[in-house]
Amino acid sequence: MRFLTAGESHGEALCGIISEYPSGVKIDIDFINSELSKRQMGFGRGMRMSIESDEIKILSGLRDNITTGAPISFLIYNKDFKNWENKKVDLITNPRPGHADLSGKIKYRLSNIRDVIERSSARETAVRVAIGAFSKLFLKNFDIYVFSFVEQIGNVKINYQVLENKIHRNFNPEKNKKDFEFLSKIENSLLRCPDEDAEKKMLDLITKTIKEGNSLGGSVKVFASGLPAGLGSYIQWDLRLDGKIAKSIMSIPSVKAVSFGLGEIAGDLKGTQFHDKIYYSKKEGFYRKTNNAGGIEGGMTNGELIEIKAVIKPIPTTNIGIRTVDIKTKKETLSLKERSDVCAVPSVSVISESMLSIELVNEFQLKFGADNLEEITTNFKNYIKYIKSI
Ligand code: EPS
Repeated sequence: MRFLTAGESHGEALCGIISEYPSGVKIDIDFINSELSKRQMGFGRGMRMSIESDEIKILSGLRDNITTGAPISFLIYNKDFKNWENKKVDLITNPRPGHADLSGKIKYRLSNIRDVIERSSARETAVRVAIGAFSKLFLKNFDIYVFSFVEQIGNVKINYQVLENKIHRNFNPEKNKKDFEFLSKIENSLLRCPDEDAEKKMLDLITKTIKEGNSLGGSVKVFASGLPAGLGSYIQWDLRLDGKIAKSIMSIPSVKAVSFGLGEIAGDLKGTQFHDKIYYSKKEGFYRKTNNAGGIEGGMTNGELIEIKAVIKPIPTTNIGIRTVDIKTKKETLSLKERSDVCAVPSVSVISESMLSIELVNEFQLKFGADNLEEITTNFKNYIKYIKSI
């Protein structure tokens, strides 16, 4: 499966094309729109989110809401377009440190930084979330679930004790009531945070930071459950699944670090401390009691939960400004101040789910076939049968 996105932040619409998505998959448009609205939520988002109510308009690739195998093309209209259509475009000369402004202007020889901003804006991620929703709809056919939560905002971190036993290798919100309740709690929380006490502190910190005119980053955790061992490969560098996923998550604007399992502190531990000991039971087959590897060993899934952490830098647009240089006068000035989010960490949590889901669809297609859901299902079932027979 490949995809392209197009569109500017204040243009008429954003646009996506998905090619090589399997035929025979039932597409629930309400589900795609609910994923789009999840991306828009979160305390600390800017005024723009009260203007937009993102909705997908599918142009091709479906008959009676079932995919045909033809490329899927779609639009997400920008409601804000009508406010920009006849607006005089101001010349922007004070690039924001941390954004694409300066390097983008240099690279494309643009006279106005506005032309960089229009495409580098994280608004583009709405298209990726729509494609992520298509991917999740495919994965649901195999009881594979991708979910996430906010772990940290600024210097406020969740208390991991509240998560005890809530996240496990067989996580399935459709079959397990406790999993459903845990996920609902995250989805209904203002900041996608599973720890209410930490969330209160995060909300206070965001309120304080809005008053200061500053911005915040943080971190999110992203998971995938239900995957068999053996997706990805060790035989060639670019087939390693952790490499592919890391690239995808790192491509989300503002993400500055990606790690798997206990990856962040792996260098502090000795071999016998870090590596997840192997066990066997008739019911579970081969399994681990810990998941320090984050579900990937040797570039392949190992049958455990995929567990990823993404660290997000603070938004580069701040009301108090950051020291920069005016590209015309070459004199010191403050960076561009315009309407922006103060904290977009909850949105990155949703976008990370999308990017992980997209990579997993690709792995499924590589291993079980690319063309048709029924064919892929038959091959998947055969593989599961084979694993059980070992
Ligand atoms: C975004 C829309 C943008 C920004 C934000 C993400 O809208 P506007 O520029 O009209 O306020 O709110 O973009 C950034 C934070 C950024 O740095 O580019 C969206 O739809 O997510």
